[in-house]
Amino acid sequence: MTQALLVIDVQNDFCPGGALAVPEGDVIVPGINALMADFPAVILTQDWHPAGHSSFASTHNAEPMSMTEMPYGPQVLWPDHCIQGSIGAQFHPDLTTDRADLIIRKGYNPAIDSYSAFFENDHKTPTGLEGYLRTRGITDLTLVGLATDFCVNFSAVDAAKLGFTVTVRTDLCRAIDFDGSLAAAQAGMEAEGVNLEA
Ligand code: VGL
Ligand code: ZN
Repeated sequence: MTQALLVIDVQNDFCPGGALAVPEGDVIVPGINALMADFPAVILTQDWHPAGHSSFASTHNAEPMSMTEMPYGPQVLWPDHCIQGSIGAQFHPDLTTDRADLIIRKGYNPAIDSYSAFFENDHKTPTGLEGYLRTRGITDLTLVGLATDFCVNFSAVDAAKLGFTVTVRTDLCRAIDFDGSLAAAQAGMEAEGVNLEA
């Protein structure tokens, strides 16, 4: 059994003052830094969109947080966020990025959003993370970060479906909680056998 800590999207745009601020998104940073000491492997994810991304409301002349239909299913239209190379896409300045063995970027495909660290939102196109974890012999994953109900949720569910043993430390996550998304995410993760720990 080899464990890894997967730190999801602890980036400026998801913290207070950012373009898609998650309430208290920054509060979890010291706890995540401390938790890194308990893991032999630490992996960070970074939401990394090109300007004009198809998940941005501005691209469709739509209101932020409205819904659209994509070829791969329903999609929330977000405010512009985590644009490649921007300050908003950078990790929170207090996050200990030096401990990361791997930084995996996602959401770079202009036509498909990618909440999960494993697959784009078509649930088919892999990011490569599964192969990385398997070739390193990693079997158990603990997830922390932002946002509980979107990128943490989709990553945890995909990891469980792929056969990893998955724990989400909910005390070191924060949620967007849009239109019942947090309750749905908690139920969905539990249904896939994800351990929710506080
Ligand atoms: C996220 C919405 C859009 C997340 C990323 O990190 O949870 N949410 N892009
Ligand atoms: Zn995004």
